[in-house]
Amino acid sequence: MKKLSMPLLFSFLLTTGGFAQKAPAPFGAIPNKNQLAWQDMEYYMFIHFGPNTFTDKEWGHGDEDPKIFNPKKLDARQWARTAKAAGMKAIIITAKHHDGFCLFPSKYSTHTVRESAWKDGKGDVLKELSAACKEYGLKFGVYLSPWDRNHPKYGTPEYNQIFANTLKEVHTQYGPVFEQWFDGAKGANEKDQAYDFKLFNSVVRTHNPQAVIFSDIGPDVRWMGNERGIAGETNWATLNTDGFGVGAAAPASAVLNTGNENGKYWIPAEVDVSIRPGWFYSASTDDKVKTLEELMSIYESSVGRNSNLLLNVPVDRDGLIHPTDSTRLMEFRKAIDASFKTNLAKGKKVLASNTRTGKQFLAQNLTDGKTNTYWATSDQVKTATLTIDLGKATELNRIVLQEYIALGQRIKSFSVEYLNGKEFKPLLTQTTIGHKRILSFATIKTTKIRINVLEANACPVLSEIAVYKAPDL
Ligand code: FUL
Ligand code: CA
Repeated sequence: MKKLSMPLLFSFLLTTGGFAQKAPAPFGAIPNKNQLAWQDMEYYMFIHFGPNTFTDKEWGHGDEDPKIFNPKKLDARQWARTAKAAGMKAIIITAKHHDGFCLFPSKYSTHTVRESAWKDGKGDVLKELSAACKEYGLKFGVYLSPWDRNHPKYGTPEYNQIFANTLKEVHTQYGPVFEQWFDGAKGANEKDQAYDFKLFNSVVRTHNPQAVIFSDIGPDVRWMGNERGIAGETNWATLNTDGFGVGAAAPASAVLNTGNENGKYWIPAEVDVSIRPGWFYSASTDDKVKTLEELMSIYESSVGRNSNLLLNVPVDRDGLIHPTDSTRLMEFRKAIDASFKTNLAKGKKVLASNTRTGKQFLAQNLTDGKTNTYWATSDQVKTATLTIDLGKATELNRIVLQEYIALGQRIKSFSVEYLNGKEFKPLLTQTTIGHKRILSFATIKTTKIRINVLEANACPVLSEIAVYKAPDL
């Protein structure tokens, strides 16, 4: 450490409060800058679109006539407008699904929009969508399936370089990409291909260093293990991936669903789920769009369980988001906004059983509405009690907890109690928190709530405790 001059040392002591403790040391694997920014996005749109939209298939065979792709009214601005109005932060599109069809005129394929009937082969869906995202202030992301049922070189060593070239086109021609989504799926009894993910990831890193890379096992974001929208109640953002791969080589779904406590790498979960039964549009599912209740429950089991929500809204044969889907999305946004409208704990007094010495670690930071301020205990203290005085009898049915994850995910279990007459009464006991944990329960009326940190792997560091009274749906 550099020597401090006396006046400098003096002012240093003044600003830190004299004997203030240092900030807690990071614990275990921690998020990088890209992952921290990604975690704050919370909710964004997936779009599955391609020949399958015109054949009512989920997995095209790659031998479909490209001429069938002809979305005559395609309007990417309608998609972006819808996502924006829905409260989403980005759109990720299937640039190339398993059938190999490219939604852009790739030089490395003969199965693309160029060979389609749409705009006489002059169209480019990625170009239109990336421009629309820019216009509406959304981030743009791309899905590409390594598994390719069309490309003649699939199954030969040359294919890896061809796929890398395709990736490069996508990552150099359409502006910044915030997330690269690699699908690990592959049908049984299909051609074998050992993927060179090291090569694929390096293409993304070179051209979009700010992007996060998703696959079953990351490296930046992992699959959450099911397509129903339900992350584990226990959900660690850390995962052990050494020796694992994508698809059949991935850790068991149950492991992806909960992560590994003390896992070696920071690889948080993303929840991908479709607003309809299938990933691609089909008129047969027009009456099967998920209900508002289903979507709210998914929100709580994704964003509310330390994950981001990637909600698929398939574009129809005209090239538009169907009105039933967009109407539902608006209802969904309204319900989210109404549920988390007024934080009844904001600015309320918090009493902590232990607080790390130093102004920047105060319990008051828990209710200041800012996620960049936090409360922490002394290093050796791993359990704590936080009592929030709501000031008056208050009805509530949601509590939102957030860890300050820049320092790692630390809390292993906690309970919540509320003042009932003169005694505190147990409300619930739960496990992990992470970026965000939403707790939902039948409405109670109380003046005080208490959070007990029961177990932590390092001194707890929480940034926010918020309390809400969500209206009934
Ligand atoms: C899966 C694919 O097989 C589905 O078609 C869809 O793209 C989904 C998001 O991922 O692995
Ligand atoms: Ca705070």
